Amino acid sequence: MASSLKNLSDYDPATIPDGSSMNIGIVVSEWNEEITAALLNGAKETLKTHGVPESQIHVMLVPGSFELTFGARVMAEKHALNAVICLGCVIQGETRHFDYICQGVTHGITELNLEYTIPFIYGVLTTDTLQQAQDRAGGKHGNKGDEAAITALKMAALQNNQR
Ligand code: DLZ
Repeated sequence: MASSLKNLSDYDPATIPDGSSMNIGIVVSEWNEEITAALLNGAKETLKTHGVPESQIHVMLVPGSFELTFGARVMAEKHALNAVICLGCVIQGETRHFDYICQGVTHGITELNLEYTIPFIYGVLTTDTLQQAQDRAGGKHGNKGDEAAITALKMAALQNNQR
Protein backbone atom coordinates (compact mmCIF):
# COMPACT_ATOMS: atom_id res chain seq x y z
CA MET A 1 0.00 0.00 0.00
CA ALA A 2 1.30 3.48 -0.83
CA SER A 3 2.49 5.22 2.34
CA SER A 4 0.10 8.11 1.62
CA LEU A 5 -2.77 5.62 1.89
CA LYS A 6 -1.81 4.09 5.22
CA ASN A 7 -4.52 4.33 7.83
CA LEU A 8 -3.77 7.60 9.62
CA SER A 9 -5.18 6.24 12.88
CA ASP A 10 -2.93 3.14 13.01
CA TYR A 11 -0.26 3.16 15.72
CA ASP A 12 1.15 0.96 18.44
CA PRO A 13 -0.26 2.31 21.76
CA ALA A 14 2.72 0.86 23.66
CA THR A 15 5.05 3.32 21.92
CA ILE A 16 3.10 6.47 22.81
CA PRO A 17 4.41 8.68 25.66
CA ASP A 18 2.16 9.44 28.62
CA GLY A 19 0.54 12.85 28.21
CA SER A 20 -0.74 13.42 31.74
CA SER A 21 1.66 16.28 32.46
CA MET A 22 1.49 17.81 28.99
CA ASN A 23 -0.27 20.99 27.89
CA ILE A 24 -1.22 20.87 24.22
CA GLY A 25 -2.57 23.65 21.99
CA ILE A 26 -4.78 22.89 19.00
CA VAL A 27 -5.40 25.57 16.35
CA VAL A 28 -8.25 24.72 13.96
CA SER A 29 -9.27 26.28 10.66
CA GLU A 30 -12.99 27.04 10.14
CA TRP A 31 -12.75 26.51 6.36
CA ASN A 32 -14.22 23.11 5.42
CA GLU A 33 -15.64 22.98 8.93
CA GLU A 34 -17.24 19.55 8.48
CA ILE A 35 -13.75 18.12 7.98
CA THR A 36 -11.82 20.20 10.51
CA ALA A 37 -14.36 19.48 13.27
CA ALA A 38 -13.73 15.76 12.69
CA LEU A 39 -9.95 16.33 12.79
CA LEU A 40 -10.35 18.25 16.07
CA ASN A 41 -12.49 15.53 17.58
CA GLY A 42 -9.94 12.87 16.60
CA ALA A 43 -7.03 14.86 18.00
CA LYS A 44 -8.74 15.60 21.32
CA GLU A 45 -9.91 12.03 21.85
CA THR A 46 -6.44 10.64 21.06
CA LEU A 47 -4.77 13.08 23.46
CA LYS A 48 -7.23 12.11 26.19
CA THR A 49 -6.70 8.40 25.49
CA HIS A 50 -3.00 8.96 26.22
CA GLY A 51 -3.57 10.81 29.48
CA VAL A 52 -3.83 14.50 28.58
CA PRO A 53 -6.60 15.98 30.78
CA GLU A 54 -9.25 18.03 28.94
CA SER A 55 -8.24 21.06 31.05
CA GLN A 56 -4.72 20.86 29.54
CA ILE A 57 -5.98 20.93 25.93
CA HIS A 58 -6.32 24.50 24.62
CA VAL A 59 -8.35 25.00 21.42
CA MET A 60 -8.37 28.11 19.20
CA LEU A 61 -10.33 28.64 15.97
CA VAL A 62 -8.96 30.65 13.03
CA PRO A 63 -10.80 31.57 9.79
CA GLY A 64 -8.75 29.52 7.28
CA SER A 65 -5.67 27.35 6.95
CA PHE A 66 -3.59 30.36 5.95
CA GLU A 67 -4.24 31.79 9.45
CA LEU A 68 -3.01 28.66 11.25
CA THR A 69 0.53 30.02 11.50
CA PHE A 70 -0.47 33.23 13.25
CA GLY A 71 -2.97 31.39 15.47
CA ALA A 72 -0.29 28.90 16.49
CA ARG A 73 2.11 31.69 17.35
CA VAL A 74 -0.52 33.43 19.51
CA MET A 75 -1.25 30.10 21.18
CA ALA A 76 2.44 29.52 21.95
CA GLU A 77 2.81 33.02 23.43
CA LYS A 78 -0.36 32.80 25.52
CA HIS A 79 0.00 29.40 27.19
CA ALA A 80 2.93 27.34 28.52
CA LEU A 81 2.60 24.50 26.01
CA ASN A 82 4.50 21.33 25.18
CA ALA A 83 3.27 21.28 21.56
CA VAL A 84 0.85 23.02 19.19
CA ILE A 85 -1.20 21.02 16.68
CA CYS A 86 -2.36 22.87 13.54
CA LEU A 87 -5.47 21.39 11.89
CA GLY A 88 -6.86 22.47 8.52
CA CYS A 89 -8.20 21.23 5.22
CA VAL A 90 -7.39 22.73 1.83
CA ILE A 91 -9.31 21.27 -1.11
CA GLN A 92 -8.13 21.86 -4.65
CA GLY A 93 -10.55 24.21 -6.40
CA GLU A 94 -10.42 25.80 -9.81
CA THR A 95 -8.14 28.63 -8.72
CA ARG A 96 -4.46 28.83 -7.77
CA HIS A 97 -5.53 29.62 -4.19
CA PHE A 98 -4.86 25.98 -3.28
CA ASP A 99 -1.17 26.25 -4.13
CA TYR A 100 -0.69 29.57 -2.37
CA ILE A 101 -2.48 28.51 0.82
CA CYS A 102 -0.67 25.16 0.98
CA GLN A 103 2.70 26.79 0.43
CA GLY A 104 1.93 29.57 2.91
CA VAL A 105 0.85 27.34 5.77
CA THR A 106 3.59 24.78 5.17
CA HIS A 107 6.25 27.47 5.16
CA GLY A 108 4.67 29.20 8.18
CA ILE A 109 4.58 26.08 10.33
CA THR A 110 8.15 25.21 9.36
CA GLU A 111 9.26 28.70 10.44
CA LEU A 112 7.53 28.31 13.82
CA ASN A 113 9.37 25.03 14.39
CA LEU A 114 12.65 26.83 13.79
CA GLU A 115 11.79 29.90 15.87
CA TYR A 116 10.30 28.32 19.01
CA THR A 117 11.54 25.57 21.30
CA ILE A 118 8.29 23.58 21.19
CA PRO A 119 7.08 21.47 18.24
CA PHE A 120 4.32 22.69 15.89
CA ILE A 121 2.55 19.77 14.24
CA TYR A 122 1.31 19.83 10.63
CA GLY A 123 -2.21 18.42 10.62
CA VAL A 124 -3.40 19.95 7.37
CA LEU A 125 -5.19 17.85 4.76
CA THR A 126 -4.41 18.93 1.20
CA THR A 127 -6.68 16.98 -1.16
CA ASP A 128 -8.12 17.09 -4.67
CA THR A 129 -11.68 16.38 -3.54
CA LEU A 130 -14.02 16.58 -0.56
CA GLN A 131 -14.32 12.78 -0.66
CA GLN A 132 -10.56 12.38 -0.21
CA ALA A 133 -10.73 14.72 2.79
CA GLN A 134 -13.66 12.78 4.30
CA ASP A 135 -11.68 9.55 3.85
CA ARG A 136 -8.91 11.07 6.01
CA ALA A 137 -11.10 12.73 8.64
CA GLY A 138 -12.58 9.64 10.25
CA GLY A 139 -13.27 7.71 7.01
CA LYS A 140 -11.62 4.74 5.33
CA HIS A 141 -8.08 6.10 5.70
CA GLY A 142 -8.49 6.97 9.40
CA ASN A 143 -8.21 10.44 10.89
CA LYS A 144 -5.32 12.85 10.42
CA GLY A 145 -6.31 14.43 13.74
CA ASP A 146 -5.33 11.18 15.50
CA GLU A 147 -2.01 11.12 13.65
CA ALA A 148 -1.30 14.76 14.56
CA ALA A 149 -2.05 14.09 18.26
CA ILE A 150 0.29 11.08 18.34
CA THR A 151 3.00 13.12 16.63
CA ALA A 152 2.54 15.92 19.19
CA LEU A 153 2.95 13.51 22.12
CA LYS A 154 6.05 11.93 20.59
CA MET A 155 7.68 15.26 19.75
CA ALA A 156 6.88 16.80 23.16
CA ALA A 157 8.39 13.76 24.89
CA LEU A 158 11.43 13.88 22.63
CA GLN A 159 12.04 17.46 23.65
CA ASN A 160 11.50 16.69 27.38
CA ASN A 161 14.00 13.83 27.17
CA GLN A 162 16.65 16.18 25.77
CA ARG A 163 16.43 18.59 28.72
C1 DLZ B 1 -9.72 31.44 0.31
C2 DLZ B 1 -9.66 29.99 0.67
C3 DLZ B 1 -9.90 29.00 -0.29
C4 DLZ B 1 -10.26 29.32 -1.72
N1 DLZ B 1 -9.88 27.70 0.03
C5 DLZ B 1 -9.56 27.33 1.31
C6 DLZ B 1 -9.51 25.97 1.66
O1 DLZ B 1 -9.78 25.03 0.88
N2 DLZ B 1 -9.16 25.67 2.95
C7 DLZ B 1 -8.85 26.64 3.88
O2 DLZ B 1 -8.51 26.29 5.03
N3 DLZ B 1 -8.92 27.94 3.56
C8 DLZ B 1 -9.27 28.32 2.31
N4 DLZ B 1 -9.34 29.64 1.97
C9 DLZ B 1 -9.17 30.65 3.06
C10 DLZ B 1 -7.70 31.00 3.35
O3 DLZ B 1 -7.08 29.99 4.14
C11 DLZ B 1 -7.65 32.32 4.17
O4 DLZ B 1 -8.51 32.23 5.28
C12 DLZ B 1 -8.06 33.54 3.36
O5 DLZ B 1 -7.29 33.62 2.17
C13 DLZ B 1 -7.87 34.85 4.17
O6 DLZ B 1 -6.49 35.02 4.53
